[in-house]
Amino acid sequence: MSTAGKVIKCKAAIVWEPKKPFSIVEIEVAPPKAHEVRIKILATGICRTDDHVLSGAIKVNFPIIPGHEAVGVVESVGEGVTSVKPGDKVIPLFLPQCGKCSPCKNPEGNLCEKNDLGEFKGVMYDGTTRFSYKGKLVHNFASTSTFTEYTVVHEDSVAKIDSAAPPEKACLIGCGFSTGYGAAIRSAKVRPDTSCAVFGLGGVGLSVVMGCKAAGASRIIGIDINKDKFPMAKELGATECISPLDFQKPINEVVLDMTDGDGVDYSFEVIGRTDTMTAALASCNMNYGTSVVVGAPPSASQITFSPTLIFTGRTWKGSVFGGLKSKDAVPKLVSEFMAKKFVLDPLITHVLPFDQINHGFELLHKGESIRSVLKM
Ligand code: PAD
Ligand code: ZN
Ligand code: ZN
Repeated sequence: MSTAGKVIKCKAAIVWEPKKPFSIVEIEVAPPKAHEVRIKILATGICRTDDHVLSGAIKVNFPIIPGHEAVGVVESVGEGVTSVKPGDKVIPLFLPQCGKCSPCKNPEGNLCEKNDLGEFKGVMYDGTTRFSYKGKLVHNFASTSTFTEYTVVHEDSVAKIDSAAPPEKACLIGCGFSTGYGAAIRSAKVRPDTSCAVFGLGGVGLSVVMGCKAAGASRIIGIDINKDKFPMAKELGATECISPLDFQKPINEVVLDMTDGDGVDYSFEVIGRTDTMTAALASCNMNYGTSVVVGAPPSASQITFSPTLIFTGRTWKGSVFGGLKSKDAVPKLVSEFMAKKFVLDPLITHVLPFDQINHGFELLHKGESIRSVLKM
């Protein structure tokens, strides 16, 4: 029996307030309105950005259904939707691509003005959401919300992908992989025979390592305080790995020592801390070095740094979703994955049933997982 046009009751993982675990409850998901798409989620990854919601590091409106890295199938579409149809396999896009705003139209831009990443209002374009619990509004997260059996997104926030793509792997293309890989290839534009330093070797940082390697970097220094991350980083392309905890001096000085005082050509901060953002900046060459901030900064944080760091010529830039135009890039990356141009398996350490979501976050907190993927 078709569910199109009807309210769907399903399981969802809600966070009621910061620093509290998820509770899995039955919610109601309203049908999609015009230009919206209702999606049955098949698999969803756990990203550190979701944990920033739980920890309170990024400010959101509660109650909320986090999750933004998933593969699903279109259940039904609202009026006027043309790019997907029921039955299509899709990836929800935490960074939309409306195609009409200035960043969408600019060839170098990607931060579509329809995004909900700054203020995290947690509502659809009309100011409401399609989620409710006992008649009360539940917020969505980053235009997506994937820790639920069904979600509703705007058509700007969904891309059709190859129907043969395995959901529990391809979901990483919805965030972690594309963010890291794109940061190297597209935001930094890493050139062959160069040196790179990657601060943070989680799912996103390891994807930066893969991007640097694919771009032909000859030296890739992996940096993490958790040495358990080193073997995988080396397998994926890091030529050496260091822990800041093993040195007395600041880690940027260690990187300078390792590069005969030159610093690396490219550095990436993939943790989300202000101290490592400036350390990464100071690790790249003072004149021609480029440093890319990938880690999500805590809301309301500030950085103070010597302007000499950039006066000498360094480039410091940020990268959301790897600088990629989401709706264009995601189907292509899925095709490249299917053509075995890159691997995702090494990033996936755990596949868990959806109702073990709190266990998945515990694994992240303990540093025991790279990516945990929840299967619905
Ligand atoms: P993760 O927690 O899996 O990885 C972070 C890694 O950093 C871990 O291995 C830690 O051990 C390591 N680490 C922590 N503190 C330090 C330190 N002081 N020095 C060195 N290493 C340290 O996270 P992730 O890979 O899922 O995400 C990384 C960041 O990227 C996080 O801030 C997330 O919010 C952000 C992100 N940004 C985007 C984007 O579009 N820019 C997308 C997805 C994730
Ligand atoms: Zn993410
Ligand atoms: Zn746009």
